[in-house]
Amino acid sequence: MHVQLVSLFPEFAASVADYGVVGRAVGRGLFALECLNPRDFTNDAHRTVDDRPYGGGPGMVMKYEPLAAAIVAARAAAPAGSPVVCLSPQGIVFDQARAREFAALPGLILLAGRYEGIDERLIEAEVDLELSLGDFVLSGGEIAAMAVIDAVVRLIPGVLGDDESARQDSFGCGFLDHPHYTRPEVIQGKAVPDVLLSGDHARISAWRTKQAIGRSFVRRPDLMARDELTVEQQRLLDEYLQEQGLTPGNG
Ligand code: 9WO
Repeated sequence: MHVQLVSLFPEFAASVADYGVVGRAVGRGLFALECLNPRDFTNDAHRTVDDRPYGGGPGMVMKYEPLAAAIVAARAAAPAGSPVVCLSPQGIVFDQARAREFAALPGLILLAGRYEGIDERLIEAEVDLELSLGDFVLSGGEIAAMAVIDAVVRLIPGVLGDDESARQDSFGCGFLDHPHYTRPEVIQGKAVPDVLLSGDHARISAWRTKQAIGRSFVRRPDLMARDELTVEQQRLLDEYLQEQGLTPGNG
């Protein structure tokens, strides 16, 4: 998969491809990231990429032309049909389903804005999708773009090892993750749950599923609303709620 990332801070954004899962995917030829700086697509001596907003108000707005020229160059380098995605608080919210959708694409062009925003005419003319990570404002789109890259690359076939990919990434099956523990067995008087020391893999798997479903129900009821639970999942949830003293009537 090839991603072109248009950003005024290419070195910052490109660093997502230098570490961990994404870095290894690059090393194995499963992923490639190219960053394009709109400043390299200006025609004036000052390499101007922003200007004052029409209508007044604070800050500056990113100019149409440098971004349009950078996107033209990105399209030329990207696989045919790569969508242009702008990271913005005004976008639809990114989720695991969208990450899976992107991971199946041959290419993606990500646009990370800065300042107070991007000339709306550029968004209308060139952007296929505005995408948000949530209801908050960053200093720019780069960190959001890097998060999208990380979430997508781990889903590219072959990127995660067999064990890792076999592990149901909780969002892959719609639930939050189960809790994790490692040595020491007891710390600050807190012990690891006995089931995890049992060596009984069936019991351990059932416990982990119960924890994932129970935590999802308690912490993210919105996730639970989407899918009906199976009979077994409902049984595990009931068991979890009883163990946690959360069954109705327990206050
Ligand atoms: C700045 C601002 C200030 C006050 C109230 C609302 C505001 N919106 C913005 C704004 O959108 N600034 C942007 C900076 C311009 C485009 C890129 N920037 C950005 C992207 N900030 N936060 C994001 C972002 C992207 C994806 N998910 C969450 C936040």
